[in-house]
Amino acid sequence: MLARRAPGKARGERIVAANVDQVLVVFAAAKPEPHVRMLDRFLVIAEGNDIPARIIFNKAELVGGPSGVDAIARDYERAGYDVHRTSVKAKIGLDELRGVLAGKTSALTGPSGVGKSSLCNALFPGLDLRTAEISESVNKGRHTTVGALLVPIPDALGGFVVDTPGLREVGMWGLPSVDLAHCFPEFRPFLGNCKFQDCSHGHEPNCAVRSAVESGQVSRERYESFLKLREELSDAERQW
Ligand SMILES: Nc1nc2c(ncn2[C@@H]2O[C@H](COP(=O)(O)OP(=O)(O)OP(=O)(O)O)[C@@H](O)[C@H]2O)c(=O)[nH]1
Ligand SMILES: [Mg+2]
Ligand SMILES: [Zn+2]
Repeated sequence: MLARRAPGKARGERIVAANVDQVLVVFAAAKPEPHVRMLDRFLVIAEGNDIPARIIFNKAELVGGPSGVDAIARDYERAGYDVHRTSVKAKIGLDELRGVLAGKTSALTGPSGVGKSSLCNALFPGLDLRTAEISESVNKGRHTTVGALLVPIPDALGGFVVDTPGLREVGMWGLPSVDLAHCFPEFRPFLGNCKFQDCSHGHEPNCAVRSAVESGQVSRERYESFLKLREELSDAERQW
């Protein structure tokens, strides 16, 4: 089950999709710019629910040559995620994506305006889901898709794709803060090696995760996300 905290300061969770084999977290290479803290939230939710996750940077044609997206992509590949680049406009990566979706039930999630519905339309001609320009004033998308839609993959390979409405914020609910480190796959090899068994991987001495950050084995950005989410989860814990 892919679920996030009810929006605003509300309690409880909202289910985005259920019974999915994999989650495809879609961001745009540009317009809107990728937001790694938010990407980490989607990935943690997937990991917390034991759903394999992949990352898609759509609108790849907007960043022609080398760009900041390459450095971001490298961090996530190092963490063990498959990262795909696609463009609906320039028809990049669509066949590869078809292969990834074949025979599985996949949920597409991510912020608004990144092209989730456009990707579905490009992959499955005739589908005609509503898509829209991102609004110029906020450059954040205007939430064109308003409900999740389960689309059967129209070929012999079968499977389903769930197109979901873009999210503006992704809170977490029901994940104990002590489990958070396990939701960062690249931390796992280090988790048994801290000096203290109940190490929170914050400021304790001889923390194996922090050493891995210092030696460059774990990305500092990902570790920063971890610290931020851990704090947020301990707050949320008191409420649930
Ligand atoms: N340049 C470029 N624009 C794209 C690409 N894919 C989609 N877009 C545009 O991005 C805008 C948003 O696309 P949507 O498919 O509606 O985005 P969405 O992720 O479904 O948005 P929500 O339904 O609000 O969550 C549209 O104007 C699309 O034409 C792409 O590969 N390149
Ligand atoms: Mg949409
Ligand atoms: Zn530690």
